[in-house]
Amino acid sequence: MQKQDIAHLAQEAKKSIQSAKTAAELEALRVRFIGRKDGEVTKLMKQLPALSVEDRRTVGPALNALKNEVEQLLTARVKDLADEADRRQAIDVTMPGKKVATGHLHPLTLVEREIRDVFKAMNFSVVEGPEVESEHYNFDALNIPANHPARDMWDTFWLATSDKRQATSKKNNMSHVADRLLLRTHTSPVQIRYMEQHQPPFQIVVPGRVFRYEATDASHEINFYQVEGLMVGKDVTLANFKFVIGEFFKRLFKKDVSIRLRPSYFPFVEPGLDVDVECVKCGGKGCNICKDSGWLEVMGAGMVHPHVFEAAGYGPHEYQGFAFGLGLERIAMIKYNIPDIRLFYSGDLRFIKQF
Ligand code: FA5
Repeated sequence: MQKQDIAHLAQEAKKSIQSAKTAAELEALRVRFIGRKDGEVTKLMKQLPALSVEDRRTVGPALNALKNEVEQLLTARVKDLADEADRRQAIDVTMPGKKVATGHLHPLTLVEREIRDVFKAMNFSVVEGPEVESEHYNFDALNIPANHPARDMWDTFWLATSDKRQATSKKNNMSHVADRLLLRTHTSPVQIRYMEQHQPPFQIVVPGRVFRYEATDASHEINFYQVEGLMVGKDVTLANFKFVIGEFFKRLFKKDVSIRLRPSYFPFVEPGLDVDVECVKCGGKGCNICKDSGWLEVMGAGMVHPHVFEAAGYGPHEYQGFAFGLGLERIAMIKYNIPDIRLFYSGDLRFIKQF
C-alpha cells in the first residue's frame, strides 16, 4: 500500500461526496468508503498488520485521518443538502401563499372615524375632554343645579372622594375643586370647557365615552359613546342646524335620508329637540330596527341656553348657537344592521371579525 493510494482515495471520496445530490447517495458513499465490512478505507486498515512496523507508523495515522475526513465531509454534505432544500422551499413561488392574520378595527372605531371625517370635511374641529368630570361641568354649568329634577335624566356613577382628588382636579384644569367627581354622563361638559378657552365663531364635534348607572337592554348600555356638536356665532340659527345635520346624515349614509325634529327638553338648550332619521333599513315602512315606527331616534339637540353661555363666561345674549349630542352605537347599529347594543362590548371575536 502506497501513500499515493491513500491520497488518491481521499480525492476520490471528496469528489463523489461533493457531487452527491441525495441523502441516499450519501449513505451509499458512506458504505463504499468507511462501511464496516467492505469500506475501501476499512479494507486498507485491515491490511495494516501485514505492513512493516515502520510503514504502520505512517500509514496507520494517515488512514485514521482519512476515515475522520470522510465522516466530516459526509456530515457537512448532509447539512448542505438540507439547507438547500429549505432555501428552495422558501422561494418556491408556485406554493400557495400563507394567510397573514391581521387585526380588525372595532365597528365603533370605524363609525367614529367616519363621523370625524364627515364633520372635518364640513369645517368642524374635533376636540376631546376628560371622562372623569366634576359636578360643575357635567351638571351645574349646563343649567342643571343640584336637586333639580332634571338630574334624574342622567343616572350617575359618582366617584368616592380620595386624597388623589385634588391632583386629578388640577390635572384636568378643574377650577371648581369643591365639586364632587363623577364619570361624565354625556359629552356636553366639553361645551363649557371649550367655550371657557375659545371665542366664537367656531364649530366643534366632541367624540367620547360616557357612562350611565342604568339597566342595560338591546339599546342601552352603561358605557357608550356620544358625539357632541357645538356651533356658536353671532347669527347661528336652528335652520343652520337642520342643514348641517341633514348634510351629515346624507354624507354618512351616502344617500338622501329624511330627518324629523321633535320638540324635547334638555336644561342646557332652548328650544330643545330630539332628532329622528328615517329608518335606513326599511326606508320608513317599518321594521324590527325602528320598531315599526319608520323613524330612529339618534340625538338630542337645541339652541344653546343663555345660562350656559353665562357659565362659560360669555354675555347671555352676545352669541347664539346650536348643540347636539348623538349616540354613536345607535348610528353603528343602523349602519351595520346590528340588533343589540350589547354585542359591541361582548368581546366575542365572531362578532368583531365581521367588520
Ligand atoms: C344627552 O345626553 C344630551 N347631552 C344630548 C344633547 C346635547 C342635547 C346637546 C342637547 C344639546 P340623551 O340622554 O338623550 O341626551 O342622549 C343622547 C343620545 O345618546 C341618545 O339619543 C341616544 O342615541 C344615546 N344614548 C342615551 N342613553 C344611552 C344608553 N344608555 N346607551 C346607548 N346610547 C344611549
